[in-house]
Amino acid sequence: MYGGGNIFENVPVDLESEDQEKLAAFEARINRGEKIEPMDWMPGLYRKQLIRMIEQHAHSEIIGALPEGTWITRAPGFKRKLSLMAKVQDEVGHAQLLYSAAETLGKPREAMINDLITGKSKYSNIFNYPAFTWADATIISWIVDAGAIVNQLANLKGSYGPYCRALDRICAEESFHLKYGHHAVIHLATGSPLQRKMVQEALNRWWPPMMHFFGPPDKASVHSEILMRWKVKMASNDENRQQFLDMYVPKIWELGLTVPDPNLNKNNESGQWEYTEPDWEEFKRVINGDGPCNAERLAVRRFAEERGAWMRKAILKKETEYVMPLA
Ligand code: BYC
Repeated sequence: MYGGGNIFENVPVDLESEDQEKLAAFEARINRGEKIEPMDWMPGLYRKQLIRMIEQHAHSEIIGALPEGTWITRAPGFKRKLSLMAKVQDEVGHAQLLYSAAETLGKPREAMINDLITGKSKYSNIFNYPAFTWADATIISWIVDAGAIVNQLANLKGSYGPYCRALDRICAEESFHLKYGHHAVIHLATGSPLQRKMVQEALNRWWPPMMHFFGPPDKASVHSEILMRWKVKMASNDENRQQFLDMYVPKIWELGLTVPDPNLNKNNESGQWEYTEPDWEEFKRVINGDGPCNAERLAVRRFAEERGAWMRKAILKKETEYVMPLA
């Protein structure tokens, strides 16, 4: 889709050393709602932040395929197997789109994959937890995809053209995932006592990581301010978390399931949800490599990388050259 080539390695990332006239013109374009395209002038920090965020998002998609992927062979019935297989395939496709979008900013895909498998890059906290039962797989498809849509529907109206176009397609596909996941959860929640127990236990397991999923509280978020000023992030972490609670807690209750937080309550005066703060120390441990499944997830990716090396070698001719990225 796009060319690669690490042509922007030594760009400045402090705003003072940028050309102030160009910076002002760039910010004016963003404020007018224009899209920034790969060959347009942009401050080094915008490039760096976008690479970081899009790359982490791409990694989250391929790592995110793993907990659900292990349930394809064990999904109950042929229809569920087919749907889950299609969903997992979509997630990997999302990673392809996102790696391509990140490549337009100058970081080659090989470098991104390398940073993933060596543990240098982050990816979403939530995929470092195990999917013990079929109900875990259904909760991921419904609740995790729901959270992803809340975040991505906001960001697709952002400023960087290739990322927004990738998100546009991703959100369309995610909305099918959400329907599939909701359907599978409804099936369990309206099923036998054992099925209800299974889905409730899965929800209990995924709720704390789901509260982490939207990122640290706004007051602790490092990157939000600049990302929101440059319209890369179109809603803050807390705004997305609130939006998710607003949309999905009623749906969870509708199914007769409970949320494992005795303090969860919508304050009618402020219109805000109140909840128990999730354990942010656990969040830090998980995103820094020390969650229940981090080692396993990276080992699977490393294995895939090693097993696919012969193929990449076979298709890459010595004389292949990277081209400058086009829009
Ligand atoms: N997990 O300053 P902050 C999917 C890190 S895939 C891990 O608030 P920011 C799906 C953050 O990176 C969807 N790390 O950061 C796939 C930063 O560390 P660094 C995944 C997290 O960027 C398959 C530090 O904490 N979605 O749904 O302003 C199957 C400080 O945070 C997390 C995306 O990637 C986290 N949850 O905001 C099913 C969306 N949160 O980099 C489903 C795109 C924070 O300084 N990304 N950190 O070392 C974003 O929207 C934003 O990057 C975030 C974080 C809201 C995630």
